[in-house]
Amino acid sequence: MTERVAIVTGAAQGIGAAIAKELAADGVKVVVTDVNLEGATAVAAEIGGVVKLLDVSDPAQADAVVAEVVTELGRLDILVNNAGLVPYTPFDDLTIEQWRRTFAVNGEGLFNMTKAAVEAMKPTGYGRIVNIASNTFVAGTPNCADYVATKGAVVGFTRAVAGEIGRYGININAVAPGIIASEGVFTTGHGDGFDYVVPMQAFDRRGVPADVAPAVAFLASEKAAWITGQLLVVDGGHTRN
Ligand code: 4PL
Repeated sequence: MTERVAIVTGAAQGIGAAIAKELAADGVKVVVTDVNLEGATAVAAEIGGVVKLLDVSDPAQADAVVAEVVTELGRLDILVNNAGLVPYTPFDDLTIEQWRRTFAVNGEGLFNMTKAAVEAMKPTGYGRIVNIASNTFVAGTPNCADYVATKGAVVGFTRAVAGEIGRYGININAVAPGIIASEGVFTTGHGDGFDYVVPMQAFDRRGVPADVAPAVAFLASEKAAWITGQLLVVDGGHTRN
């Protein structure tokens, strides 16, 4: 098989960067995209990937990046929808402006990228889409109702679209990490969550981005050909259902 090509969104840091590295280690050509061009450039350099500046909330940018990838690399096999905002805001302080902003990136970004990628994958009869959800949707984690609602949207979208794109040879699945020691978590109040969550896990340590990436790579691989519309929880056993 020729070298597969993947787009990973939000890949300048954290879980996205770990996913980009994992896919590259599997022999995939990775397009590292982010609003943070400097961080994305560093990750791309490390893995021999390509870098693209991308704000997924802008449908024009989503379409343009997918079109550029197909033109420059010849194909698009894998899309990982990882980009997202992870705010920490008690409901009493949550505003409609913040709600819209979180949905613009986590919700509309998911739509924009999936829409563009499916059109690019259709003619080839092959594709793999992996969406990053969160176990907060299972746990109902407080102080981020806007975020948890978008992650519910990720799960619902994944289940709904799976049945419509299987005919094109495309699968679409979601991975739900628990709390992960990443840059995004530590820059918010979520950083204090470890003290509460780690005792509930089966494993007595903090999850790290590299704990999540292999599950994503599996769903993006040939081995996941008969799996679609699923939610795979990767949280050290924090939630079990
Ligand atoms: C359990 O996805 O899953 C905090 C912040 N705590 O973003 C998350 C838990 C956070 C989570 C998450």
